[in-house]
Amino acid sequence: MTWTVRDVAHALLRAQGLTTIFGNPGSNELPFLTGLPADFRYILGLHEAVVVAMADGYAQASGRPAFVNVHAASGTGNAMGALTNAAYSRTPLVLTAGQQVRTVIGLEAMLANVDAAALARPLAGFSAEPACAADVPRTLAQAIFEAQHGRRGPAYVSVPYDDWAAPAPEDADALLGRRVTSCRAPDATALDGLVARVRDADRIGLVLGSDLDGSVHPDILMGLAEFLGADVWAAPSLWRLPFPNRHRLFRGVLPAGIASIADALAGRDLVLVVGAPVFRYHQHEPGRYLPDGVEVIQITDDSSAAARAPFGDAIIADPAATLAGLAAALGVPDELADDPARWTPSTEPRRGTGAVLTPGEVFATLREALPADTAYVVESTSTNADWWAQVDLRHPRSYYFPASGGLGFGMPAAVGVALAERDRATQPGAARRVVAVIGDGSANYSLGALWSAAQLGLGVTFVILRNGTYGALRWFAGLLGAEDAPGMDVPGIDFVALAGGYGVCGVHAGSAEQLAELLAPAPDRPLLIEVDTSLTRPDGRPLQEDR
Ligand code: TZD
Ligand code: CA
Repeated sequence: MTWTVRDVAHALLRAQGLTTIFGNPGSNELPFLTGLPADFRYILGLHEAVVVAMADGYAQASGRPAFVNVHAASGTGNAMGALTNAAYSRTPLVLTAGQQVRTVIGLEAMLANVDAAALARPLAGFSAEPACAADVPRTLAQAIFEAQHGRRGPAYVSVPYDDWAAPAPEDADALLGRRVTSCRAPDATALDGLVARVRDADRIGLVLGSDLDGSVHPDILMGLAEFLGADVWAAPSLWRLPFPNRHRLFRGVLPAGIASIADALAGRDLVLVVGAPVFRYHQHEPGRYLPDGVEVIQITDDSSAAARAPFGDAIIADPAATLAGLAAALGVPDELADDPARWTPSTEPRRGTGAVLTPGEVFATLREALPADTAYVVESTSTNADWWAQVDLRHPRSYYFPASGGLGFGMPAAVGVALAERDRATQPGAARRVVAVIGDGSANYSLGALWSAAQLGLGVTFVILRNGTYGALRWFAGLLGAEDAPGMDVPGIDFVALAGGYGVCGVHAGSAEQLAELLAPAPDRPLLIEVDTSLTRPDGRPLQEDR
């Protein structure tokens, strides 16, 4: 049988479980998309920021790579902001773009990208345009494996559109059965060394990173923390929550400043940083990295994160396998007994003085009105402290945040998460609730995601916190002495009207009771709830004046 490059590509994607294509098409892409087998589905996003973030949410929630197809240089360019998030969360995205036919690329024909592989290169660990049509299937396979096992994250392939109809090499089917597995369990020496240092330590701290959510069950982490009597923090600048935030040993998300982290870790003699970089700082707070007497051991499968850390030792190994080995060597019990004393209650939210709700009141309402295993995609930047004070997240895959801080992730990622949770559900209607908690500034970067949610019939609830301003920037402006900077307010946006325009029901909630009523029924289609909120600071300290 003579196969075309396209036939082999489609068969390869099926063999790798990549039959969902997130895309926004153009002329260069149509020859790849023609004749898609019936078991494939195409998820259209109206802008590449939406496409990539939907795929990112889908890949994170499914624990599998996702396949993306965008249009040439302009589509790739639009995708780049969203790719910054996928690069930091190390989400395995296989991103493909159409290219002009080979003979006219050099002429800079319309829609030719003369140096296609270079465009995505800073963010894609692997980026290529195959040297000839016959090498397209192998290059695609390489991208699929590079995204998972190379520099994990986005991988990029540009394909001239005349390649798809070309004959495939005779033995291209050898690609179809390939399996690539990476096993990075620590060896006995590394594990023994770690166990010895843990046994020698008196006051251990655990800093747990986003990489652990979905790969190490919280019971294992709670068992280890309780056995060691260790304080637990989530790593700074986190994008997934690895540890139940109401556990009595949980001390919160480490603040993302050098001096603040040194303060928080003071008094420990050994800190294990697992599944996270050391450290991802944000606000610049010069100081010493660590107080005297604190030693750090980082356990990560990200060799670059180990290499770039400015202090501490590192073990490059699979965190799940390493923690399992450590727990077994220490004799941590396998089963976690039920213990009501394990949990601490949320504090009362700060009540508002004016006509609008405080973010804390909104989050307390979410906690009370929604199922305990609701998955939240959060992109509200000034409300951090209130969020962690109110929520009670005990289940894996409960929390997603833009990993690079690039806004425009939340709305579409929630659609991708909901699609993955629907795919995972064993019965129709049994999927987890997915709720996007989005600032009125953030919502505008990829609002078109509402349309995809409506078309897919996904019951995502979008809660838009409308404080009329880029709240986090007001806080930063204070820190940086730039209070007079322009462009910080976003008044006059009617999200109820915007939702309607994309085919989504939009409602304004004027009170906590109304919000609770809107949240209560499990929806079978998207719903947008606009709620006016007062301005708060990301660190939860009081403002000079409440808006
Ligand atoms: N553009 C992009 C793509 N990403 C960004 N992070 C920013 C701009 C800068 N930025 C922040 O880092 S936070 C923020 C901006 C504009 C304000 C977001 O406003 P919001 O949330 O209404 O969504 P808050 O709670 O009012 O801060
Ligand atoms: Ca805002």
